[in-house]
Amino acid sequence: MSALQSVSGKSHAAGAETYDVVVVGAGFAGMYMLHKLRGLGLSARVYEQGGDVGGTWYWNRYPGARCDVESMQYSYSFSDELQEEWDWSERYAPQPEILKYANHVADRFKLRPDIQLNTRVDRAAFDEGSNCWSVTTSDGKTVTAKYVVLATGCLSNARMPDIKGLAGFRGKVYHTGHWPHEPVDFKGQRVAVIGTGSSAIQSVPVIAEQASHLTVFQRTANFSIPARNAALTVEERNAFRANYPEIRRFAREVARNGIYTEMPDRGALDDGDNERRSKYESRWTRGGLTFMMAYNNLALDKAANDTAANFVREKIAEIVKDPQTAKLLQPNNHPIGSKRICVDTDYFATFNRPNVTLVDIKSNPIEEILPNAVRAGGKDYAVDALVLATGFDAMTGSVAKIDIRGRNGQTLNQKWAEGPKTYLGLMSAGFPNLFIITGPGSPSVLSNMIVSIEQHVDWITDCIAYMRDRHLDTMEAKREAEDNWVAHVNEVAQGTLYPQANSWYMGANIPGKPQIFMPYIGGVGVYRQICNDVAAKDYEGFAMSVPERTQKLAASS
Ligand code: N01
Repeated sequence: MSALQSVSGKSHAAGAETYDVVVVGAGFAGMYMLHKLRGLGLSARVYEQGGDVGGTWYWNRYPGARCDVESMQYSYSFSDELQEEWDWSERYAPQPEILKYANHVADRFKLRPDIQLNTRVDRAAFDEGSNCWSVTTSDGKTVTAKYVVLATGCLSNARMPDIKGLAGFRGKVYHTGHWPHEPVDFKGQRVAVIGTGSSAIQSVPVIAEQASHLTVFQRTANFSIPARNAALTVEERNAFRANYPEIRRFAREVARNGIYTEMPDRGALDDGDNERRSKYESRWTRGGLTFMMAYNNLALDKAANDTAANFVREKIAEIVKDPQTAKLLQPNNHPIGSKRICVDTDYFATFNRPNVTLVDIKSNPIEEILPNAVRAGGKDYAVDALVLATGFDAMTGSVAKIDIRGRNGQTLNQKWAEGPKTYLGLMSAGFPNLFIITGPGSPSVLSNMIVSIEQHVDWITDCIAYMRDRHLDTMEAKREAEDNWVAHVNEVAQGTLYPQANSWYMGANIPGKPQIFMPYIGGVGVYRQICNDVAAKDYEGFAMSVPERTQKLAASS
């Protein structure tokens, strides 16, 4: 009997396996959650639908896939030994290396025995009699658990576009978010890539080198900054390691996006043209996401944002030789950064290759996919293989696939029909003892994910320990606290330029999805402080209950 069952004293349906915690997903969030729960001496079962650990890095193995946060920062910080022993080979780690790291973590911390692979969680229902969750998996089994933690990832539900004729295409169809495990060789093939988000921007230059011809179908041009990827030297790694305590502290507590970098102290319009240009130039030369940290008001002030957007548009015009193609590649319908900014290696230069064609499907939409061609604007583009880089049902998509039933049988999908509602992105009222890691309403996808994952896992672990120490039975968000938090998340977002873009942050990429800015944009440092303050005030805004038998004892004494 585990620690929690002995406190709760509940009995469960005969024969059902019982755990203190069921964790859904064995990506970076699920693995660290398991490690921490073990530290509390709790029993936990992790279900993972993939064939191995790694989450997003298990699925997204398309050509050119690599992280857009520097590898020395996109890594766990919870173990000094792990930090010391793992050598990242490049400034931005390629997908196979990140997956290897995930596997190393699973082995090093002996996590595998508690992870069940190739198993989807289909249903989780809260039983108000026992105050436990009943969790049904794709292998037909049902287990019970006191807590459920959704570590399902924010960008894990790959979205197939609804294009006429797609099912009848005769060649191979690939989605970047669901890439096959066998090697894919496009040599000698005519390939179409549909979509121009981060996944396409990384894969297009690599596919162009293999394919006999590559046609890129672009609906919305995107801003992208050169990665300037390079091998990491021993000296660079050592310099990082020597400063790790400060780098990690800064990323957690100070940086808005969980990435250590210089913080700008002025706005873009505070500098004259020459000075501003030289700042952008130096950020462009250095490369990477921190381009947007050149000034402190790029996400807030349209006129300031325009200066950065114009700089990037000019760079595109310099790189791309054909003026018409350059014009099409220059984003013109959203502020820079309001859609997730991309980081690339030779993306724009790829359009100078003779075997690459850009098709503007904003003005000439795809009408149909034929067995051997894509028809757009009345013209047929003959292709042998299709790559769909069409993104994800982000932030809520993976949660929505699970039939989650809370109090009174209400489903989470019903509750979130008009947009996700959470308190702190961690819990949703009416769904006791159900935690979400990096859920909507938390900084999540606006941050270095591992920083946000570690913060949530640590908070949830402390919270469960708090409940155990006080013999508490359930915890859930109070409606009022949740409503106030949802309003706050919206208010902060409305003060920025982000809602001006039709982005997946807004749910705008999924037809019919409510358009609400889902992540919390207040910054990871501010958010961490809010979460810590809530915990310090005995989990203010959350209702906690004692077990029924304790209530009865108290009443009779
Ligand atoms: O997906 P996206 P993604 N017909 O949604 C187009 C992270 N990530 O997989 O913009 C035609 O950004 C769509 O067009 P539009 C990162 O956070 C990180 O690329 O809707 N086109 C868009 O161009 C990123 O933001 C890394 O007009 C259609 C594209 O498909 C997030 O994942 C690498 C269409 C989808 O772009 C998602 O990126 C990769 C249709 N029916 C991803 N439907 C790194 O760490 C959609 N599109 C580097």
